[in-house]
Amino acid sequence: MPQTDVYLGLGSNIGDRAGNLTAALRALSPYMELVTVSNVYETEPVGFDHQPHFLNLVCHTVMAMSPGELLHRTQAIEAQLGRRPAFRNGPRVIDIDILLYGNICIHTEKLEIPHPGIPTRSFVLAPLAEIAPDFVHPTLQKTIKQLLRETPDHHWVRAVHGGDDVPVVR
Ligand code: PH2
Ligand code: MG
Ligand code: MG
Repeated sequence: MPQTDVYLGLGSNIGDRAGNLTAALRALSPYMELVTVSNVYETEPVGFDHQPHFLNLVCHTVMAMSPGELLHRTQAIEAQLGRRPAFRNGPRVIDIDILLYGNICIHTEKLEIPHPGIPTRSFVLAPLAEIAPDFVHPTLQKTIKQLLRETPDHHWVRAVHGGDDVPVVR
């Protein structure tokens, strides 16, 4: 089974946000090799203002799962960690998004890869540019650091360094 480089975006803004990110990384780890985890970023909510700030991170993983299997797994872990169905862009205990799956492009009702939000979300681009600045976006044909420079999204994001708000799984 071929191994593929996959980038996942994680976010949480309900409950123990850092604990939720850590629990998600631990739950994912049996299914993939965690290569690099970005810093944690505290980020301004995008799409719906009146909710708590998010903690976001991005991780680089290598896995043998297909995109469909991965989606199934991430959704199962979201449910296991207590995520309940809610409205679009609303608060959530944990969100695990497939950002990039090698250079694959998928466009179905269930799954869009690369994640369509990448170029317009600083909360994704900042941590992604930290760990994969030179990765070339498969359809936009621009590097992640270039997409970060050019993004029209100016919601604030700030890297969280140290403190007990930061996941321990690295
Ligand atoms: N996720 C959303 C909508 N808005 N805003 C921030 N800052 N971080 C997120 O992870 C996020 C969001 C939908 O998944
Ligand atoms: Mg999301
Ligand atoms: Mg999601």
